[in-house]
Formats: sequence, C-alpha cells, structure tokens
Amino acid sequence: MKVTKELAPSLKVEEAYAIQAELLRLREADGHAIIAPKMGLTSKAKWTQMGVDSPVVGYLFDDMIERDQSIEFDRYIHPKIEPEIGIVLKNEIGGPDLTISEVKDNIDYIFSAVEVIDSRYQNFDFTFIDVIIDNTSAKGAILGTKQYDVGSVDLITEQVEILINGEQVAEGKGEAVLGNPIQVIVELAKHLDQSNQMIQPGQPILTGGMTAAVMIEKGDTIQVNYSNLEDLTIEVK
Ligand code: OOG
Ligand code: MG
Repeated sequence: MKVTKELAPSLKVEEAYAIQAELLRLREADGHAIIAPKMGLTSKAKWTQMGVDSPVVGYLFDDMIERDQSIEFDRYIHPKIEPEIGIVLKNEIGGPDLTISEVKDNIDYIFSAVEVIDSRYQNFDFTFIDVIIDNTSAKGAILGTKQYDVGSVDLITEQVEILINGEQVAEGKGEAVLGNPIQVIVELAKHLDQSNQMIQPGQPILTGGMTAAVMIEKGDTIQVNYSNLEDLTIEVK
C-alpha cells in the first residue's frame, strides 16, 4: 500500500516527517535503538534514479548494522547498495546557519561505508513523501573501520567504484553529493533545527549514495573501492 496513493494523496513534507517520527518511536518502543541520522537523495545520480530532487533524512538503528563484512540477503526484500562517505562529529553542533568550516572544525573522523537500502514499495516506486514515511529505505549498512582525519582526505575529489563479481557497475565521486559531503551535515543541521534538535557527537552519519544504487543478489561478491578511504569487500550470503 502506498500512503500517498491510497491513504493521503495531499500529505505535506512536515506531516510525512511527523509520521516518520511516530514510526521511529514505535520501533524504539520495540527495543531498537537509533544510532544515527542518515541523509539520502543527496546526489543527481540518485535524483535521476528515483525521480525526486531533494534530500531526505532517515535514521539507522542498531540492528541494521551488518557484521563481518557480509550482507545477510534473507533479511531483505530486494536490497540495493550505495557507496557512501560517513562522518562522525566530536561535538554537538547544529542550527540553521552552520557553515562548512564550522562542520569541518567539529569532525572527529571520516569513514567509508556501504548502505544497503530496501523498500516496502515494489520496484522502489515511491514519491518523496512515501520515502520519508518509509524511513528513507533504511535497512542495512556496512561501516568501514578505518578512521580518517578531515584534513587527510579531499572529500570533493574522493572517487569510488563498485565492482560486482569483478565487473564495474557504478562509479562516482564525493562532489556528486551536494557538491561536498560536508554540506550534507549543514543540511541535516537545518532539518533537525526545525524540531529544535542538534546533531550529536559520536554518531556514524551517512551522507548519501555517491552513485545510483545497485541491485545485489545472493552469492555476489561486492568490492567498493575508494581512491583514499578504506576499500570494502562484502559477501552477500
Ligand atoms: C531512498 C534512500 C536514499 C541515499 O543514500 O540516497 C538513500 C531510496 O533511494 O530508496 O539512502
Ligand atoms: Mg543512502
């Protein structure tokens, strides 16, 4: 069932986030803990693929983090992967006027990641409103373990490629993500400020797919190679 099609065709963005917040609360009441906000739909590659044109905010829960560099395929309906740059802050920051240089000053470390998205909608066929309510298709993530200083990598020129079973299926760079992945933190701060929240230190924040998402199958070997950040090799089990 598509919320916008069958229940509430004229739902507004703020209302969609209110529903998302209620669904997050229900999940927390079920014993799951939020570990970080995530930003999605931050690159043109994703906008073109999904037919939308602005970023969304969702949340990663503790039970979404895949262990042992593998993806447990049967946990998903029709998973796709996205290469992402992750950011952890060392201080609480936020507000509507945050600048890129303030964010940089407050970064603890950068890491590489792969998000495994999944959708309750057939063919990921949703509107912007539906995907907000569906917690931005958040279902899984593999977080790199190497930590990089913000001064040691140029996130704008950082390149990534995805190989599935040895064949290149996607490539992109950091610049694809709102011109600079650090800008994503500025946008996240604006979003959270609308509900008087700040961004918390210590959370592994994903900044959004740098390429279009790629469908995966059981048995695939995935290599996500970054130019400077940690490469990730993942088995789909
Ligand atoms: C929505 C989630 C998008 C990203 O990194 O762009 C996202 C979707 O495409 O299903 O997480
Ligand atoms: Mg993502």
